[in-house]
Amino acid sequence: MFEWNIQNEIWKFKNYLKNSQKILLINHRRMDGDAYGSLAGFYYMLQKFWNYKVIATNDEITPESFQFLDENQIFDTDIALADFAPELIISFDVASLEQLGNVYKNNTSLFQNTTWVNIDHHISNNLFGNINIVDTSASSTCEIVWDIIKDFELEKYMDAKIATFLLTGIITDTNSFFNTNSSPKSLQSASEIMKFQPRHQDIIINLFKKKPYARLKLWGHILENLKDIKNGKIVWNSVPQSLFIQTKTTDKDISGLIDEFLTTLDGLEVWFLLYELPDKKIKWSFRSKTDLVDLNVFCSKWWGWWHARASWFVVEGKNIYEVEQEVIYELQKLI
Ligand SMILES: [Mn+2]
Repeated sequence: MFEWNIQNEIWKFKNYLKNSQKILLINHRRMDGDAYGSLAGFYYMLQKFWNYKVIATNDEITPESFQFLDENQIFDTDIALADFAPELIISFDVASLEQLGNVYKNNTSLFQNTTWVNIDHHISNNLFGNINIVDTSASSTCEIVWDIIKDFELEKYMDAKIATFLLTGIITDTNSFFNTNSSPKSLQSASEIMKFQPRHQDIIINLFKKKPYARLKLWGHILENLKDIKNGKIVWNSVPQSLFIQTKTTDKDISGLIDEFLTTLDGLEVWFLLYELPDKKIKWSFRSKTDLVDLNVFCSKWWGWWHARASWFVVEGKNIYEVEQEVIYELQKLI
């Protein structure tokens, strides 16, 4: 299941877990489905044993988007850790200490003087725990937690709720088994977890399919006036601030259109959206699936961030349609 050195860490963890009663669980700030699912799955597993006093903490409570998973709020955001005095700390999906935020900043010596189990799958994890169950071949921290549950022979305590948490992390970190980390192992883990009847459709609906009405209205306006050149290979539009106001949306409602919806357009190679922020700055998101445009040449003309296929730029002191004209002009030169 694990390589020998990780197996050794798991044995150590098992021992510490047996000999501790007060346990602190923590995951990273801005928790995602994997950070939340792995912590919550383990939290509810530990709840099944009468002798554990378990507290989960983070600077923030469960984000609204994950509240469909649990009617309870398990995060205590202002716990007096010195009073609780945990005997064991377990961190989930945390790659570096900065990701622990104020909880860690305000209790650094407690963290450093308590046995700490670091469960994670990030390649950048710097092994800050006393016990490091870090498996970079795992799709998600939830996949590792499932391995630990099997290793500790706790499968008989599994239920649909715990299974739903664990499946959430595997599904979100593999982007519904689309990303290249969708290994045979991750699918096998998911298949084993499916035996406990997790709410897998709820996960997909809530995390991938559900959209607010206002956002669809905004997308409708943008799609209706979509512009293109090269027979639809290059597609774009501009969103003035007035359209956000009219549809009661913000620029946060744009990313799904760029990264999920427009990518489904048949024949598309390059696409971008310019949008005006409340402070009049023009931001634009640029995506490319192919080498139709030399990205190194194109992207270096603008101020922003870019990597292989996705880039973001910001322009100040210009009208959105002026920026649009300039972008099209530069693009035309390169194709
Ligand atoms: Mn993760």
